[in-house]
Amino acid sequence: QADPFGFIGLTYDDVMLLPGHTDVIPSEADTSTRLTKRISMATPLLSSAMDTVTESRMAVAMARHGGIGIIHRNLSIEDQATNVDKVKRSESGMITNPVTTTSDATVEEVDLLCGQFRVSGLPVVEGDGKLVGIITNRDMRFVSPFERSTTLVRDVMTRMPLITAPVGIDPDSAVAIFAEHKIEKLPLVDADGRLRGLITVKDFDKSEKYPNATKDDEGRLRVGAAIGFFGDAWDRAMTLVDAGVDVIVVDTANGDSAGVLDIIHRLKHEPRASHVDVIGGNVATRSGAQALIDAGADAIKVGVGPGSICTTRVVAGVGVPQVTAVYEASLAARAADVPLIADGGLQYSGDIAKALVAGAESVMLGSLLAGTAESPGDLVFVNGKQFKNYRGMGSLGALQTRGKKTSYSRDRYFQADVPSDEQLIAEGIEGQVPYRGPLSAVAYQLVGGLRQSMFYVGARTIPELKERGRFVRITAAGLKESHPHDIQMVVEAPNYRR
Ligand code: RVP
Repeated sequence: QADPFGFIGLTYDDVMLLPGHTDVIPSEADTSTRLTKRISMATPLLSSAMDTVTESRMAVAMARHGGIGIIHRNLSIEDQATNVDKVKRSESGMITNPVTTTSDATVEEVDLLCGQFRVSGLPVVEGDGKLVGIITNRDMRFVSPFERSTTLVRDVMTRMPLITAPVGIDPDSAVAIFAEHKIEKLPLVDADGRLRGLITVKDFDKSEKYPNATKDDEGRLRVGAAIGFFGDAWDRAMTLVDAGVDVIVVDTANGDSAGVLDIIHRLKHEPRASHVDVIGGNVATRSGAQALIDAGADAIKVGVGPGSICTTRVVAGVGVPQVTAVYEASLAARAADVPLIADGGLQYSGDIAKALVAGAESVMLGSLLAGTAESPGDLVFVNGKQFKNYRGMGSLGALQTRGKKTSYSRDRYFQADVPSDEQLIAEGIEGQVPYRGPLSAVAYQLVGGLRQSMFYVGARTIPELKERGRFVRITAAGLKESHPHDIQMVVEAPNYRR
């Protein structure tokens, strides 16, 4: 071996982007990018598949803001699929498979379904799917709490003939019907009167409010979900496909391994999943990226050890500083035209542009999003300050079974065979991050920071940023100079914390 130490590894704090001649102002910058070979997004942000970061609420918020959320997999298959389903139903031009009820259900049962799916009413159908009426808040308002378990849907629902429309109605005509009849839900029926879909006025409001939302061809928000490669991983994948998932992320700590490559290959050859893109990871080298490309991955996730909660680099002594890892992986990915996702280690908005210039098309964020209102878990108060729990999926807490038959995240660290909790080797820690309020504000600052980067570099688009961006390596003194120094901060900045 000529040089046992190879090349030097650099990370975000080791580099800066050079300013260049610009004729772009930040508000003109176009931040759209590719998530996978087939899917694009208006902002290059993903939320991590972690049990303190992404469930349906975060995924909805991420997609509305032009990114995408990846539902974590430390859940039963059913619970994870339910999370996917909630996102797919949350906002859509047309709901293809609306939640329905029957005329002999009780108002109490309707209440339950409405709560579970966050909707305000349900179409009423017969056994063969024929639409017989609709029941909404308006119909149920005057049923007293004591009578809700005995009052039947047929007693209060609004019966046919209802205002309906044929499948395939265009959005403008639907809006005209809402306005003319002052209704909020428009069932779509076929020639035989069977319910085929539903359009709600609420979804049009949201479309106007979130013009950058990441949506599928039917106007539903896009969502991803993580799987492993061990045990019932295949069943999990197929259940997620049935629930309407857009991307499956084969989510492990070492993607260049037989089990991971094999399941990616199988998924890419499975006719049932032909419309679903597959992301593989994680890797941190050129050869690792090449292995995932050869297995058929539609995008590659890069990062071994950069995560804020990750201890892989100290427990195993393995990893590659993230900017170098992304650059190395890009040497394989660029030639194959497969997008890269830089996963973990981003601390500030400026790191996004650095990741993109290093070779990524998008970034995945854990700690920067774990403190938002939309992450799972409650607020924690410490000395009067607000925090939210955030833990690594390789932390003891996430790996332990605690009465469950299995921890679904164990195979992420290739420890599915470990017989007891005491024998686990953790590769992550558990902690807390400051509460940051709603995702909208945090995402706004992150994307705003990226727009500033694009302005400084003189790039109108992400591809231009990648082409024009040049790094300068900095020293510890340079890093010190970069942060506020020689001053005591007295006012909190919305996008800066030490
Ligand atoms: P960060 O954004 O720096 O908090 O990093 C988040 C990333 O860290 C995740 O997307 C995942 O790739 C990785 N991770 C999650 N759990 C662990 C661990 O326990 N080591 N690492």
